[in-house]
Formats: sequence, C-alpha cells, structure tokens
Amino acid sequence: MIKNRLIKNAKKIDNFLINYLNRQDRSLLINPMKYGVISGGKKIRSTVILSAGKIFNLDQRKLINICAAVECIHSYSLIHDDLPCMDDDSIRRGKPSTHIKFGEASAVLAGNSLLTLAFEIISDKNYLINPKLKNEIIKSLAFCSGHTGIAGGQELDLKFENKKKNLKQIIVMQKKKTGKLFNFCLYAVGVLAKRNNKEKKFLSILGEEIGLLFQFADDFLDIRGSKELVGKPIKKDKKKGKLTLINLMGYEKAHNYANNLKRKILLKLKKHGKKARDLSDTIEFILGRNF
Ligand code: GRG
Repeated sequence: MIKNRLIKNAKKIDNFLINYLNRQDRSLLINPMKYGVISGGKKIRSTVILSAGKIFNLDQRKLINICAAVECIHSYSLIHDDLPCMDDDSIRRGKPSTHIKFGEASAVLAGNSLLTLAFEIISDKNYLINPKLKNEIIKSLAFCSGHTGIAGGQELDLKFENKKKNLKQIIVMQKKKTGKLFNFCLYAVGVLAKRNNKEKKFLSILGEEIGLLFQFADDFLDIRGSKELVGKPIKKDKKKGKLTLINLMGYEKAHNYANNLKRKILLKLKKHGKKARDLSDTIEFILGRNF
C-alpha cells in the first residue's frame, strides 16, 4: 500500500540524513537543519525517485543519495518559503515553522546549509557512481533549483500575487516552482539508468508534469483540505492573492484539468508495463491525497 511505502521510504531517508549529519563537525545550525528536513513531511519526491528506479531495475542503494539531496533542497525551499519576506507562514508540518522556532537568521542559514548539503551528498566520494554521471546529476540539480528552476518559479509566484495572468503564465510559474524538482527526480533516474538523451528528455518532461499535478493537489487541499491533516493553515491562497489554476478556472474545471493530466501521465507509463506499477500508484496518490 502506498501509505506504508511512503512511511518506509521516509524512515530510510531520515536515517540516511541523521547518519550523514552525525558524521559531520558539530555546528549551531545542525538543530534547525534537522528540524527542517528530518521527521516531517511525506518525502513524496523520494518515493517518486524510488518508484521510478523500479522501472529500470535500479539498485535502491544508488538512489538514496539522490533522494536525500532532493529532500534537502525541498526542505530548504519550504523553510525559506515560510519566511516573513516570502509567504510568511508560522505553521509547517503541524509544527511552528523553522523561523518561528529558531529565529529568522538561523532559518535563512539553515536553509542555505541544506542547499549546500544537497550538493555535498551527491558529490560525496563514498557515493560510488561513475563521475561523469555524477557530474550530469549535479548540473541538473543546480539547474532545477536556481533561477531557472524553483527559485525562479518562486520569484514569479511572488510577483504574480494580485495580478492578472493567463493559463500559460501560471503553468510556467508552477512548473518551475514545483515541477522542476520532480523533473530532476526523474531525470536523475534516467541518468543512473544510462538512458539516451531522448529518453532523459522524456523523463524530465514527465517529472515536470507530475510536479504540476502535485501542485494542483496542493491547491485543492488549500480549499477543501483539513488543517490538521495538511499540517498547515488552509484557505490562504485567496487571502494572499495567489494565482493558482483553481483561482483562474474555478474548482470544477481545475479538477477536470488535473484528472486529464493524471490520465496523460499514466498513459505515458503504459509502455513500461508492470515495472511502472509503483510509480503509477504514487501518481494516483499524488492527486487523491488528503495530506
Ligand atoms: C529552494 C531553490 C530554492 C529557492 C527558495 C522559497 C523558494 C525559493 C521556493 C519555494 C518553492 C515552493 C515552496 C514550492 C511549493 C511546493 C509545494 C507544493 C510544497 C509542499 O510540498 P509537500 O507537500 O511538503 O511535499 P511536505 O511537508 O510533505 O514535505
């Protein structure tokens, strides 16, 4: 069952990160970093990576560093997203946001340190993969995280607040803000599976579509979700003047759009037959989830 798989994967990644951090020199930032990345969150991106790895019979041990790095970048983005200068949210994952618990300066520095930790984890000499593949993965992670990826998407999201934008502009923003990290997840699997450029491109686009689907679900939960299950206040998007596809096209139309997108993604996985079962289940969960 997908929920058990999520829990199992989250534990695996948390343990990896705990061990990794415990081997490093002590610092004052360890606690806010751990608070931001360990024991919290669905670790859905890791489950996407591990499920996609099954399509190509990849050894899970080769994927763990990628998962941990992605969760570091993701948690970094959430810590910064919650800051007063961004979305100004004081609750995350059912707990006070990192800047509420540790102060703004520590939250900024812990976020920055998680970003750099991600690259440390992938470039680690003990991560035994071909250096050429490693380099390709590092470059893609940088591209998907920076101004051409989630940071650039976040800037658009903030600049779009209370403005009039069309469908294409909102999709571009969401594919960057949320989609690019999922893009990286599938691309990295393609690199490790030594796929050709055409297939890696196919996987990147598929990942970005999965990210867009994930963002749809996030926006649905903001309207109809439960604060307790989601672990953060709901009904914030409208108050903040956020541009979402639901605000643009209305709940029902957005729901149909998201379901069509899900079908399109599942259809693309058909060619992999049974090997894509875990990833297909993960995609069903992504849209159907209530947390
Ligand atoms: C990190 C490169 C970088 C830049 C910082 C603040 C920021 C720029 C980007 C924010 C991006 C952002 C918050 C995207 C939203 C994505 C999203 C729907 C997050 C919720 O993800 P879940 O549900 O969270 O997977 P959990 O708590 O389960 O981990």
